Amino acid sequence: AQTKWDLATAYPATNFHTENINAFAADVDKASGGKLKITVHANAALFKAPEIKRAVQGGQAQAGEILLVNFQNEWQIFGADGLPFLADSYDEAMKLYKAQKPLLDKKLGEQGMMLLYSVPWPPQGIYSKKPLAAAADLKGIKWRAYSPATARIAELVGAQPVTVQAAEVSQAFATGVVESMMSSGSTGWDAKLHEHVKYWYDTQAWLPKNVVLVNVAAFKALDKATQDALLKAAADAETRGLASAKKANGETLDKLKGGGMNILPPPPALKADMAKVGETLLKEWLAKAGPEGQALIDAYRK
Ligand code: PCA
Repeated sequence: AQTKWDLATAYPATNFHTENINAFAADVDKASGGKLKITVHANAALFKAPEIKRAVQGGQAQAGEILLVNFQNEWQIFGADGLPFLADSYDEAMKLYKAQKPLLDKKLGEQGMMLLYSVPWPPQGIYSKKPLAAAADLKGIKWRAYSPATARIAELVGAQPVTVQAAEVSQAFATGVVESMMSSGSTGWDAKLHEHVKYWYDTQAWLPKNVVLVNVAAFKALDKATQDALLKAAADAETRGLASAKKANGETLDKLKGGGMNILPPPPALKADMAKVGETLLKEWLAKAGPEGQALIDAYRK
């Protein structure tokens, strides 16, 4: 018997995360001897980013990819990898993931889901239509947010947060709905932002993670060999995805530069201001996350 699954994701087909998911689906097909066919629905075509988690939970899609930090308001631990300068390199991001993983497995398990694998986005920098010397230059600026933390950063620097999903970023900048945001070179290139934005400051503030989830009932309905094939393909996708994230970072920043964007280190005042913003976010997060959050930070820093 053949099983068919839908996998919902919010990012375009050419994004490295999606390419990795497509390779994962092909691996599963091959390793299961064609028994499990996964159809990947890219670019929020099946469900919008904030809806994907609930869709997988309810079984409307058997699998899906989510950005963990999108769900920080539901549970603070989901937002740990969106805290500026807590884990600001690939190595630290993976170390934080290791500390988060048992908590994520438990929470998602309680919600009827299983985490198959996780891949970080490249480091987050600041896109801006005008040059920035310090955070004060962001006052009053319309700022695209993609998570509670990126909205809070806007508030702290006096910018106006507007939530815009990745699939709508290009249009939001083109029409002037937003003039600035923090994100990776990868998402900037997906949106061809060099056409509208002239500056990107390489703050390397955090590396938020996507995770690919599966509905537990759908997983349990598979025979043992197919389950094993899926888990093996997921482990491979996690390793391959990390390498792709590193590669995509340099490649996409080079392409934006080629398109006329200035790719710059943050000026000292901007860097110092953002470090302060990071301290505030961590303090606020710890207050909300409580002992569970403190235990996570301790495990990460050990
Ligand atoms: N791209 C996604 C999340 C982080 C990133 O680099 C976005 O901007 O929506």
